[in-house]
Amino acid sequence: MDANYRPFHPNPSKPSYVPPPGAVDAHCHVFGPADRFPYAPERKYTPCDAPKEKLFELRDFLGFERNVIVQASCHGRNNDALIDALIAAGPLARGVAVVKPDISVDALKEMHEAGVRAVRFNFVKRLVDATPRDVYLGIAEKIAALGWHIVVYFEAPELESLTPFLTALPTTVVVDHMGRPDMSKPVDHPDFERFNRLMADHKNFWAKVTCPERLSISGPPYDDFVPFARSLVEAFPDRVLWGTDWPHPNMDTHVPDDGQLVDMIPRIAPTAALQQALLVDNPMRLYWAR
Ligand code: 0GY
Repeated sequence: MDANYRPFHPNPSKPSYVPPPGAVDAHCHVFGPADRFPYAPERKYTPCDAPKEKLFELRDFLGFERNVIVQASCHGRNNDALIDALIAAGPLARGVAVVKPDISVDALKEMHEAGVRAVRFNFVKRLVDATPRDVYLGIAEKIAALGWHIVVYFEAPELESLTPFLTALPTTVVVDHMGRPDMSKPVDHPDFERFNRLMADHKNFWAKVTCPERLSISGPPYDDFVPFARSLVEAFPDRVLWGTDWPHPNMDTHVPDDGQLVDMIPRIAPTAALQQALLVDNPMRLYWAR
């Protein structure tokens, strides 16, 4: 583990908010354990081990039934820890992998069997070295044939230059952490308006209303996060997902309390119908329908 790395919260609070039956934590990770699943040589950070058993324990404690586990950059393009967690969870988890361009159709089908339903393209420069666009397009075509979708991670200033590429992708496109808006700016700032326009103009785009702990400038209880997330939930109720982002890699300000993150849900999705869509119907349609 890096010297300045903050491990996940050792004993999160029990949330007051009770998620509806079948609720999905649609953005979380497993890390290691490193002695069984070593971190990638090309990684930009070395996290604290966050094994599947801890994730499943947290899922139950927070009142969720399922997880979507996202391959994180510290494991590079070796999805072994992810696949191991998916096989252990069976129908209770689905996965988002990061794959090499030359991956075979048979290997993709094997991943599908284990529960993978998407690939992730990461554009965040502090996390990964750049991948050429045509390499990503090649992967996109391969996975589209399986009915998978693409999860993208970028920061708000990159959106303008990425838009032609993103809108040319042949599948559903899920944007991590709302495209990381700058929360020192108002919710009607042109950067976030650009993101809203992308969602409005392209019905294949979805947003994860995740990561108050990462995006908030004001810190807990993350009041500045609420208008951003809530505006997306209300404008696009059937194309939003929620997740904890456990075990919260690379937090440089504080260690979030996962119970407190769950208690944000009714603030960003204020009605039972919005909560049902955000936590159950949307992730089930995207990850469990095929
Ligand atoms: C997240 C966010 C981060 C890390 C990764 O792949 C990753 O390493 O996604 C981050 O550092 O912003 O979604 O976990």
